Amino acid sequence: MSLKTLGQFIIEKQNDFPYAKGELSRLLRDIGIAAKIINREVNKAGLADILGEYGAENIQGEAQKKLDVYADEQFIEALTKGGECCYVASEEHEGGIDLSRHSVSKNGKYIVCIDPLDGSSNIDLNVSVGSIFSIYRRKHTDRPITMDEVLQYGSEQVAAGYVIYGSSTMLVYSTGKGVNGFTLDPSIGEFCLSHPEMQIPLDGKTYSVNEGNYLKFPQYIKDYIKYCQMEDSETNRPYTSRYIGSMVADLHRTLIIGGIFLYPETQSYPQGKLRLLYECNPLAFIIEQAGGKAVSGVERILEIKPTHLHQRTSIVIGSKHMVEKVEEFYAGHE
Ligand code: AHM
Ligand code: MG
Repeated sequence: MSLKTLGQFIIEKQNDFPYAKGELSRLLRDIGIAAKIINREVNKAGLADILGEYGAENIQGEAQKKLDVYADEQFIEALTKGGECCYVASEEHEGGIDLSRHSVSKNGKYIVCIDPLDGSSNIDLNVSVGSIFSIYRRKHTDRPITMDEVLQYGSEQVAAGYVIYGSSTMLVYSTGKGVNGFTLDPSIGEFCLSHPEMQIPLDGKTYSVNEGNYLKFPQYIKDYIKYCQMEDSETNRPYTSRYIGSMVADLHRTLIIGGIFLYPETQSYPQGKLRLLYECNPLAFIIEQAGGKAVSGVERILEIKPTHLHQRTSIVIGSKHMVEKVEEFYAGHE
């Protein structure tokens, strides 16, 4: 079988867009480049102490950075140099970054929201981590960007995706016409199409939630978890429980074999823990594009009105029928 690289695939699909001038394609290419550089560092994370302590200098005389800070810098650099993006909202920055002050990005038509390295509690443990990105198109390119333009509904995303740094590194993305997955072939340094037209099964056998928080969950979530654990041969219960604690890894498994992932509101996180703009919206976009569903409990994730950059939401996401079951439990408790 002949290989198709991410670059070749992006060019092939470019004409899918009514406004295609190659800008979105170039933006996706820039994100792919940042992902490869981050992958290189994530892969040698265990060597950090050998090459030099964080805060010290390594043998090349470069300061060792925490990986999430490093990942953030790589994305911002790639987006700045690429010139297609005029504004970045990142988990690593309290305020957004207006790139339009750089001459190359002055006319950038896109806004990018990123979680540069998600699952940070897993970085030092050799457990999969990921990067998540979400892309919006500017509404008015003839005036300075405003927060209103940045805070668009998730349903207005023009593209979204994630990179998983796992046993192999993959980039999965959608431009609103299905979902495609690419695996990094380290021997040629290219992401190659390995999972075309990904579809999430309508049902699954796995539920994914931090059960340590069980006592703090709302009642309908507690009831759903008990439902997952009850025996029923017709619906293949009890379901299996899997929780990595890296949303990208948990969602990647859910996308491939089906299942459900839940991060509900708790007493410690009354709004939910995960962030709407750069965690929930992009992953909801991907899962919906693959035939799944994503809700906060009350409403569709992609229809939540964003009011600030680091807004949090509860999330229930995954196989369509499983998410609908949670909605039934929710409706029953109203
Ligand atoms: P982070 O952005 O600080 O890494 O936090 C997000 C992560 C998700 O990847 C994961 O699903 C969740 O936090 C795990 O949280 P918890 O440890 O509370 O279960
Ligand atoms: Mg995160």
